[in-house]
Formats: sequence, structure tokens, C-alpha cells
Amino acid sequence: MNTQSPKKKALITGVTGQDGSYLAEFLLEKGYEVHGIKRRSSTFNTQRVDHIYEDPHVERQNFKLHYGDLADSSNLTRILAEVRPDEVYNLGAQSHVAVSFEAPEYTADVDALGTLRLLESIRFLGLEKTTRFYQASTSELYGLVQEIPQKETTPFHPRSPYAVAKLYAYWITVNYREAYGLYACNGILFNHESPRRGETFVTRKITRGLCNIAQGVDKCLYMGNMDSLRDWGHAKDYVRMQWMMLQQEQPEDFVIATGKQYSVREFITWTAAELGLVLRFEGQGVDEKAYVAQKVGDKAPALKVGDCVVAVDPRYFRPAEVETLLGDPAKAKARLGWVPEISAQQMCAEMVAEDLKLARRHAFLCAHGHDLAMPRDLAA
Ligand code: NDP
Ligand code: GDR
Repeated sequence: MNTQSPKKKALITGVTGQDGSYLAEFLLEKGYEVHGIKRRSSTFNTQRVDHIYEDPHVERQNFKLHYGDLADSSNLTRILAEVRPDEVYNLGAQSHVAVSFEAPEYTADVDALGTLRLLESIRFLGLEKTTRFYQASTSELYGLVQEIPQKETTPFHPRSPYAVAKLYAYWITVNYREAYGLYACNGILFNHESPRRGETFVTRKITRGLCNIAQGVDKCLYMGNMDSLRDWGHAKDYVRMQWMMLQQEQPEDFVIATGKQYSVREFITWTAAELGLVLRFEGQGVDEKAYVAQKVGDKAPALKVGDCVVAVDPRYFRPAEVETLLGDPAKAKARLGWVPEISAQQMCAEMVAEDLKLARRHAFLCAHGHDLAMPRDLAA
């Protein structure tokens, strides 16, 4: 007789993203059967989960991918009906704040209505008493901050189409909890990064950019608002907390943050120090917006980091900026015993080490006759 209890099943939207990949690893280690939704793409988009890929031809596959999209309700309903997960982690999103100003309707469709589609499918299938739901909420909800530091009770004031869409997702999650008794939680996560961070988010843009410059494969790093202040943690610490939230008796919302705040300029300084670049800011202390307004012409004003140039490019200023975010994780610590284990500086060092390997490989291949273009993105 088999006395083993069946494996728990988790479904992750956004499994190919930074958090999805760490969460999938974490849940597999905990013995879960992990299902992930991936989008159809004309090029491979599974780099972050390739190392945990399991051949579908073997028996007892523990990691399974399904094609899908948060814009497609029938697809979500079919996957939920097929998997009948114990836990759903809704991490899928158009997650770039600056891009949300360019594509506000799409961002609302995926980030706001996508969450509703998932919740409604759970209800439609009668899973609301058995399936637990995690919503990837964000510190961007605080936007124009009303209180320092920000905690679960701090009022919201979103400042971008992304944040407004996530505000809907936050409240619809609360609503399904209150209306239908669904076990649903919002994790209000502050910025978290890693070597797997998308290349167009500021930390990764800096580590990648300066590593490339240090290896001679790039010349200049163009930045937006370097005075912006963020509370940066490590994605590995944060996915642990996503799982912890779904293991409580009662569903609740939690702020996840480190309680420490640094500027984008400081992150540049740490990265330069890791690489042994002598840091020399020209124009230190200037308000870059005013500086750009004065000097803008066809020449971008430049701040120098040793031999490499960090230039301000106004295209990276946002129509409405979130200037400062600082979280108070006291509730997570008191109720769940969660504390972040990796500091922002340690994380920066890890990111630099990984990006240096990539930059060296690129430089090596170029030096040996390969005509390789550096991948670029409008948002970076
Ligand atoms: P990423 O941008 O790295 O990953 C986003 C994931 O969502 C990717 O797998 C992406 O697929 C997928 N996705 C995008 N659009 C759709 C769609 N239409 N249908 C289905 N899947 C889609 O984000 P992170 O891993 O950093 O963040 C995870 C979640 O947490 C997001 O919801 C984000 O908004 C939120 N969040 C993130 C924070 C952070 O600091 N990282 C802080 C607070 C909240 P593909 O790979 O094909 O692009
Ligand atoms: P954010 O992250 O908008 O906080 O959203 P991002 O790393 O993009 O920006 C952080 C701050 O840095 C400033 N900045 C720049 N940002 C980018 N991307 N590129 C630049 O060149 C640049 N120069 C300065 C920004 O103006 C901003 O103030 C992230 C995402 O992961 C969201 O999905 C998530 O919800 C929040 O974190 C919490």
C-alpha cells in the first residue's frame, strides 16, 4: 500500500521570469510538482528555467510547462482544470514601469484583468475552497509615498499605468478573499534583483553595462534619474517568503522589504568598486533633470567613472517618477519569522561576478573573429 501523501501541485504564471525561475527551483526542492505557464515566442524564452527542464518523455515529470497567456481566459481555465493546483502563484506580468507608459492598455489587460481571469477561473471551476492564490503585488502601489517607511497600512498612490493595473490586481485579490472565502494573499514586494534580473531594470543595466565597458565591449552607460531611492533585496530571499505566505492558517497581505534604502548612484558606485574602476563623478550633486535641461543639445552630458562614461539620457526619465521607496518588513518578521539573508551589496557583487563572465565571453568571441552584436533594448 502506498502510504505517501500525494505531491503538492503548484502553478506559476511568469515561470520564465526572474522570480518564477527561483520559485520553481524552491518548490521543486520542497517536493512539489511544479507547473508553469510560458508564452509562445519566436525565439527561445526559457533560459532561466532550462537547468530544471525535464524531458516530457520520462515518467513522473515534476516540472511541466504549458503554453498560455494571461490575456486568454479559456486557456487559463483549461490549464487550471487540468492541473487542479493546490497553490497558484500569479507572477506573470508586463513588469516594466517605463514600458507601461508606452503600452498602458496591454499592461492593464495582462496585469489587472489577467489577475481577474485567473481568480474567476478558480471560482468557475469550484476550486476556491481548495486552491490557494498568491498575487505579486508591488511597492509601486505606494508611488507618491504618504508615509516613511511604507507598511501594509500605508495608503496607495500609484504613479504609472503599471502601478494602477497592479492596484486593481491587489484589490480584486482582496475582494475574492472577502467575497468567496478564497485563500488569497498579496505580497507587497519591494524591488528585488539577482543575476537573473531582466537586463532593462536599473541594477542589471548597471552591472551589465559597467562589466561590458570594463571588458571593452561597450563605451557608455546611459542612465535616467540616478537620485532615485530604492529598497533592494535578493529575489531568492523574496520567493521563499511568497511560499511562506501561502502556508499560514489565515490568508493575509505582507510587505516584503529589507528596510534599507540606497540611491541608483550608490549602486553604480558599488558596481564600479567591484570592478576596480576609479569612480569620478563630474557634476556630482546636480539635479540631473535641471542639468539636462541646461545642457541638452545633441551632446549628452557625461559623468565619468574612471575611463568609462556614465551619461544622463533624458529618455530614461519617467513621465511620473517614484522618487523614494523604503519598506517596513516588521509584520513579515513578527508573524512569519522572515528576514532577508542577502544584503544589497552582496547581491551587487554576485551580479557583477555573473555579468563579468558574460562580458568576458563576449570579448573573447569578438577577439577570435566572431562578429557578435551586443543585444540592445529600447527600454535600457
Ligand atoms: P519578469 O519581468 O522577470 O517576469 C515576468 C514574467 O511574466 C515572465 O515570465 C513573462 O514571460 C511573463 N509574462 C509577461 N506577460 C505575460 C502574459 N501576457 N501572459 C503570461 N505571462 C506573461 O518579472 P519578475 O520575475 O521580476 O517579477 C515577477 C512578478 O512580481 C511580476 O508580476 C512583477 O510585476 C512583480 N513584482 C516584481 C518585483 C521585482 O522587483 N522584481 C517587485 C514587486 C512586484 P516572458 O519571459 O515570455 O516575457
Ligand atoms: P522599478 O525598477 O521601476 O522600481 O520597478 P527599475 O529598476 O526599472 O527602476 C528603478 C529606479 O531606477 C531609475 N532609473 C532607471 N531605471 C531603468 N530601468 N533604467 C535606467 O536607465 C534608469 N535610470 C534611473 C528609475 O527611474 C527608477 O526610479 C521594478 C519592477 O520590477 C516592477 O515590476 C516592480 O513592481 C517594482 O520594481 C517594485
